[in-house]
Amino acid sequence: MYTDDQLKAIACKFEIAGKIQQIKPLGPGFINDTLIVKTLTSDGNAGPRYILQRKNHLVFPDVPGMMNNIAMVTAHIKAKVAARGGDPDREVLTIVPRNAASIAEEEKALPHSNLYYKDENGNFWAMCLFIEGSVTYEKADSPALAYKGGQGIGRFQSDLADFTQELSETIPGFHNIRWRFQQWDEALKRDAASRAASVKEEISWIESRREEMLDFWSLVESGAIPRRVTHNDTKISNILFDEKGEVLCVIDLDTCMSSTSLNDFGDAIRSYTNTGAEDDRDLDNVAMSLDMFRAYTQGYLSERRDTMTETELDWLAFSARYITFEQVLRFLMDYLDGDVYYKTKYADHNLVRTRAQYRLLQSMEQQYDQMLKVVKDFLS
Ligand code: GN1
Ligand code: MG
Repeated sequence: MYTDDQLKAIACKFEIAGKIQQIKPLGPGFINDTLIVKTLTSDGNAGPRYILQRKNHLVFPDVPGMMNNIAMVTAHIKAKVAARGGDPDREVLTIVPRNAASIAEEEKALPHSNLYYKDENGNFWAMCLFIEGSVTYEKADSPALAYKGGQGIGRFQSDLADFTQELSETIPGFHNIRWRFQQWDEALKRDAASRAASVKEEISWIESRREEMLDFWSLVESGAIPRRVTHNDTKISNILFDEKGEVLCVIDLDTCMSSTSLNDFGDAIRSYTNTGAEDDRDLDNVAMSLDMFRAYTQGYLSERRDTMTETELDWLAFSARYITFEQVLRFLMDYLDGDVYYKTKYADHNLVRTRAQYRLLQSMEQQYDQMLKVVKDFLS
């Protein structure tokens, strides 16, 4: 835990305007610690607000490389937003660099040292501007919002379609199910928290779908499904909307790297269409809403239909099953490991998440024919 004074000292390592008034926690992130920094101008009025994040370097082994990815991607999108007459300060994240005077001589030699601060505990910090007047959701409350969310991710991907710089892979094998199964096999063998015997049924959910998931991923490996620059964590809480429900910008760019567009689509469907919560204890609350699926799909394809290949479109609906399956696997794997990856609020939180996401997966499987039809109808 950091004291207020320590947090203030960390915030001052970045180029902020005004005097820091208050720093407090923000949002429900599972990986990083997120804080909001309030400032006052010299005449005592409210100054700009900032997001200060402790980036989890156990999850992201190369924070400097990751921050450089984010800097490159946001600069690219800023140019696009400006070219279409939008507001580059609100329609894309703005990275706040280090206050130049605070960069020590020995830091200067390190790559991208203007983009992050490493404190004496070895923790990494980064900052961006808080976008005023933005709204976030944990749940899509209407198909209209889902449509806008789909459009927003479609536009984000289109803006990055001509991004050609090399991005570092911030979490190797992030949505690669072949790699996830390798980790899974090791976690099962280790059984670090001695929990495997108590979750035999849950383990069988994973094993029974191994082949179909690997078959999908081999299409990415063979190039039949192309790799593109994607976000990779498109749940609804990672989108800022304005007060009218229009997408302002996509946040949480830590996992922005080369993957398939389908993963962004699938991960969004996992979150927008769920009638319950990601960690619902009452499984009767959980199902995939076909109306939300239709709305998100239509919004997304309104931006992307002409730039996706036929194979991508054929597998679009399946990607929701793929990512939801992967999430079941990741939550259960963390439960087996003794809850070392995701932040948890109570003892069996990861198991509750596993079961709730599995119920969602089953609901997708049951409605798969209708999902395929939604895509087909839109395209015809
Ligand atoms: C994590 O960081 P956050 O809370 O936006 C996770 C995602 C999961 C999600 C589950 C880097 O996202 O992959 O889908 O939790 N991010 C990382 O809600 O693992
Ligand atoms: Mg997030």
